[in-house]
Amino acid sequence: MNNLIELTSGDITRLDVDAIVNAANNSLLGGGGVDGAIHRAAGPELLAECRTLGGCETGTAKITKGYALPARHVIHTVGPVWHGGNGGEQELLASCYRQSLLLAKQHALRTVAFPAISCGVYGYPLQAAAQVAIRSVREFATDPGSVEKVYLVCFGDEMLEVYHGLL
Ligand code: AR6
Repeated sequence: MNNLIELTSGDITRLDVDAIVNAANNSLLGGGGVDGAIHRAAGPELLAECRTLGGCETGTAKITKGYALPARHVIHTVGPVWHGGNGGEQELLASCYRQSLLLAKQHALRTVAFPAISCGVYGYPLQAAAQVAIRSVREFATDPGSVEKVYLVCFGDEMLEVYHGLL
């Protein structure tokens, strides 16, 4: 349990894990940020599979193969857009982490890496989002049979400092 969460820095598309999580949008048809990076690195087959999924509601998650990525799977989740914090953002963000880890468990995946969902284009404040991420991961991982290792991927020094401070 103490070794459940590991901080790592850099590009999530380089990680050799059972699944990387994508901070996607409701269409699941690609975008900028980490979503764009994942689609570029995985190749066009990822988009082809995403087209079959019928989109994804905010706070939920869907799984695909990883194609050209070192990761075996991609778990696509859609974080909330930050509107000041009174629009249920915290619960939706927590749900992203929970639903992603639930999918990982259902597919018997052991290692999962998350970017900071909603912390880019969607504008969620980093400190608040990091608290939700850590709490949600710790709560879920007490479930028997769930993932063994969760990597929280820090893209930039500021994020690394925030996560370090909280852990
Ligand atoms: N590896 C790890 N983290 C990354 C990478 C990378 N290669 N690239 C960016 N980040 P964002 P959101 C970090 O904007 O806020 C897309 O267009 C980044 O620094 O990718 O959930 C989707 O299609 C930030 O901390 O996702 C949606 O429309 C975090 O990943 C929308 O953006 C998330 O930033 C989703 O917005």
